[in-house]
Amino acid sequence: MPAIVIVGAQWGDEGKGKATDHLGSRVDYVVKFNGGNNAGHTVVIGSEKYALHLLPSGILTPGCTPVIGNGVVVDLEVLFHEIDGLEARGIDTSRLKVSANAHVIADYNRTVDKVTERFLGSRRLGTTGRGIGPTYADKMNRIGIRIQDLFDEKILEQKVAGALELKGQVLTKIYNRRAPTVDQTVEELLAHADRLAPYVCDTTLLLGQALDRGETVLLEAGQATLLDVDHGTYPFVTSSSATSGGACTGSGIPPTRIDQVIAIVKAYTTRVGEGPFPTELHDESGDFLRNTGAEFGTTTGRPRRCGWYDAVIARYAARVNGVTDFVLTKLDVLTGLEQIPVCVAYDVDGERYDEMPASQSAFHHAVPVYEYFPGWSEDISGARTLTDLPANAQAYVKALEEISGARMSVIGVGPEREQAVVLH
Ligand code: 2SA
Ligand code: GDP
Ligand code: MG
Repeated sequence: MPAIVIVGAQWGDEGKGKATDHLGSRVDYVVKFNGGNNAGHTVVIGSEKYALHLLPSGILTPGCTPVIGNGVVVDLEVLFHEIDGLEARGIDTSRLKVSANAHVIADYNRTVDKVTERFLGSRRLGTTGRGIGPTYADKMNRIGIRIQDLFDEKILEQKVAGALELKGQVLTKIYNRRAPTVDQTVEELLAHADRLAPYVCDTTLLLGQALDRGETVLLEAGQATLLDVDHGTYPFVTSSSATSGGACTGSGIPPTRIDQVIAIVKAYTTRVGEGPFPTELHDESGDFLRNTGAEFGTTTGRPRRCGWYDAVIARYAARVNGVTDFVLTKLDVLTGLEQIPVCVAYDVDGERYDEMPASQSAFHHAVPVYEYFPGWSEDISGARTLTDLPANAQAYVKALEEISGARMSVIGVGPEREQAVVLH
């Protein structure tokens, strides 16, 4: 069996955690390939609710091996905090594998992230403040610290000294902050090295051999298409490749081995942090979506910005990810609305755009062109087949399928594992 990729189609928090968990019982490996503890994936199993940040959602499925791929940036303190939290709740985390090539988030990069946001003032991005961007910048700048460096103290010292030559200047001369010494940073990074050692391996080899044996690998994206550093609403993006292409570079699994790309798309749209958002609502409809959908950040608790479904974005996500199937989540949140607007195109200064505008300025000026669909009032949280859904809910799903660029394979009708209508 093949490799399957799961990505977010919008600006994140579409319900990727639940979708990955749903597939978890049918796959052998779940790989996180980008991002770090900026992610927040919620999985609800019975009366238990788990918020995962750094650990792949497969950690909750016995028999499935969770893998932190080379494309991830790892905060070691958070990793072990998360492991300890799950172990205390009876979850076995011993199967975890961590790529020796993944980069490590050092404390100075958390500082740089937070101070940069403060310096940017009104031009800030609204990052999660976890040090993600500066750590990826170091990786590209070739002054990053990798997991494997923790196991060679001499090399680690050299790399930290090299990184601090630059970062120390930035912190002291530009940001007016005290830079840590080489010894302090080495000590900070080595604090977890012994505990980390048994988890570390060449995950590219591990996954390649698993695929050769016919096992199934699920590659799970953090963040989403419009937060991707190349394909998102730059500069209001995260610093990693959150689209399906990133699944290859972030795991070492080549494109020829991937035969399904599943995009998770919410029945409406949300965004956290700054940046353009054409269908955003600033009225009581936005409050309704936020409160009914519990739209608050899993990592930071920030209220999420809310708006209607945007089919232009869905079509864009279908195109840049090569989406084979959509999982439509949170349809239940729309219950009770008399009519549901769906953005089918944009109007930019009098010109109609059916596809994502190439220019960022045009996207900033995009005004949604809406079509209106009749709502439903019946509780749909117990629906398990398409015909369990009221006719208007079925028609809404059908309409989204027709304008979004790929088939809808699963419809989420509640946060719990089994609250889904499986169509394909
Ligand atoms: P960063 O910290 O450098 O990755 O921030 C850059 C932008 O990426 C956005 N971003 C996110 N957007 C939605 N959800 C995310 N994860 C958490 C969640 C967020 C939270 O699942 O709820 O708890 O607030 C996430 N991570 C990064 C971020 O808002 C910036 O716009
Ligand atoms: P992720 O970052 O994409 O994994 O998404 P988050 O976990 O940050 O946010 C999605 C939220 O929606 C979580 O609280 C989930 O439990 C919840 N959720 C997922 N699918 C559904 C659904 O179909 N209906 C409802 N009501 N909630 C859902
Ligand atoms: Mg999330």
